[in-house]
Amino acid sequence: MSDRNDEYKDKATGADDNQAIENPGRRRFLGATATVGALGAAGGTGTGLLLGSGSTAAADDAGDAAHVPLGELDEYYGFWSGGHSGEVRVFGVPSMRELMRIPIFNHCSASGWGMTNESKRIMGDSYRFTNGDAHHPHVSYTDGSHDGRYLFINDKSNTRVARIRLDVFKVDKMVTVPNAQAIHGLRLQKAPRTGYVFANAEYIIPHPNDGRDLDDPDNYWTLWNAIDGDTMEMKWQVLVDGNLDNMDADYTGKYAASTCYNSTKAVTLAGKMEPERDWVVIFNIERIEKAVENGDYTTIGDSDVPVVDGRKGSAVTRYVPIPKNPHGLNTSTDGKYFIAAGKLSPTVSMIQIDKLDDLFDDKFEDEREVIAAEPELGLGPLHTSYDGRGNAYTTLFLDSQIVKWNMDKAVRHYNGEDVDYIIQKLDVHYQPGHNHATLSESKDADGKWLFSLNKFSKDRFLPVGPLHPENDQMIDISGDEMKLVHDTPTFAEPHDAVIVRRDQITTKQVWDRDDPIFADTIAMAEADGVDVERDNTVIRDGDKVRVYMTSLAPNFGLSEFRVKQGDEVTVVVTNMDSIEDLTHGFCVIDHGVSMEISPQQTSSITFTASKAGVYWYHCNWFCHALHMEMAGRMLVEPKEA
Ligand code: CUK
Ligand code: CUA
Repeated sequence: MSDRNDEYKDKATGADDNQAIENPGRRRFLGATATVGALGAAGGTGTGLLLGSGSTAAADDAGDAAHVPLGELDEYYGFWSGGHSGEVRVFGVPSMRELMRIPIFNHCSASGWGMTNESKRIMGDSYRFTNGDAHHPHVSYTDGSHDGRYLFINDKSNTRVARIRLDVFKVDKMVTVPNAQAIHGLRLQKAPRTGYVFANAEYIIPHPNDGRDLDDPDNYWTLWNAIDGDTMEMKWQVLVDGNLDNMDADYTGKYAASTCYNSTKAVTLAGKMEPERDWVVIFNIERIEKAVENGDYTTIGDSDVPVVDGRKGSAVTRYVPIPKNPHGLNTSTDGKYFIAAGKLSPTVSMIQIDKLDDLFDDKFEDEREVIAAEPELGLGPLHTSYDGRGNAYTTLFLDSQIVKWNMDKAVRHYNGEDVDYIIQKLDVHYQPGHNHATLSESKDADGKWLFSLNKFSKDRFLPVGPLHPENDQMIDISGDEMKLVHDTPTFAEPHDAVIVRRDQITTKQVWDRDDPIFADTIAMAEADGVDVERDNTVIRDGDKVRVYMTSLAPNFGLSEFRVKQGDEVTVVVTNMDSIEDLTHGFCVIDHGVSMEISPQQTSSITFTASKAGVYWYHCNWFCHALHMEMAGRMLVEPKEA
């Protein structure tokens, strides 16, 4: 495609031999299969190997830097999305010790998430779904820095957005976005604070989607959504053309931008690949707010959320054409650019944010005048991260590489200067999607560690059958050269991560008794005249039975309780232990009932006592030398004949 890539090929003489030793034929094979349908579009660009390919020998010192001695704590919290496992995983960075799993859209056998009454209240009706697809975790901001209040994340599979409280690492709010299908890209307002949670609906559908226009895709649209991060209620929606993919917001609070593929509204794969250019849609947040304020909106179906028309030609959006089926969009941490990855084009498009005022004031003949540069990086660019020193790191899915490049030089090259903006290409194993550097979604990007979240691990780990783990590779980016230092196998399927300094998060080690997560359960007890911290009692209310008990290692407050066959039983357990790390569990054998009760927490769960007989309940969270003995009997009297 260009001289530039031929140049790389020349420099990379011998690289193929190295790779043959490392993984015979592997990269070429992957390239061939993953390129289906894309090579034509990419026009046969070379793989562009440069220095540093597979630089394992150089990795040793960096490996030392990644070592966190026993008993010492990591410098960063890393929040990894769990893809279609529906959860979030918390890693210590750089040790890559897995610290915690936070169930969100999935159900959790250990914590009872999706089974307890507290989690069902938070999940609303959608607790019936046991699956989710969590792609984009993001930590709330104040003035462009992470403030450690919340982590927000999307659910692509059931069109939800959830909020995790970072004082307790539990979900406290969840909302299903109306009139939309598949929440994918999700980012937060960075300034002055979060503020808005912006969420892309990916798929185009009729509005309302009630059976009309089934065969008329011309009447399908999608929506860009804003949720209030404080209340987790819908604020407004914006009707747009095409499929929204990934997005980001700027550092002023004024603009957000989303990649948008399928600009022709095709419903087939071939159709979606047809246009040479799709769009980045720029959203003018002030203008959208004004439109809502002025009543310049509609509503859809029985939803009362304001829907502002942001289709092509509207005042609230601009559609900047860029090549081709673009995917990732990441704001540079200096606040200057929205950088959109071309996916089926070997380029990324740099949109200059300080030109957007003029774009909205129609000062340009051509929307593309906001493009500051369109550097060619390699095959299959998907996502970009930053080191805070002017360099960007873009994943190349098809080339299985990370390319480090300089933003300023890319702009100068675009303006005709003869300067090389590519700094290094590093092989990763294999097929990277997102990448993510420490603090790289905030103005505090510190350029220490970069993770490449690779979709394929192939031959890097002990084989475990046909389903392979993914491979999240850690790269030292603190020096001039990227150095690969660690492989972390992960289960389905981290798409994205966010890494913040440990001092940016403050957790509680013991629950506050007045925590809102279980306030409704306490209110129910009060209505029953029960003090959950003291009373161990059974309240009968028709064929509903409420069992209140405390737990104090190694005892439950009740060593037995009696119900009738067919009763709907609600068990409320309050953990009166107040020592850090003294969690109890409650499990009823053969009833599908299990939950976590951490120190000073109240948890409750409801089930039907459908069979007469003796059923043991027990503590299933190891708490004491007599943990095995921490048990009691549910006595179920047979139904009277
Ligand atoms: S998307 Cu998965 S690799 Cu959902 Cu952020 Cu790009
Ligand atoms: Cu209580 Cu184990």
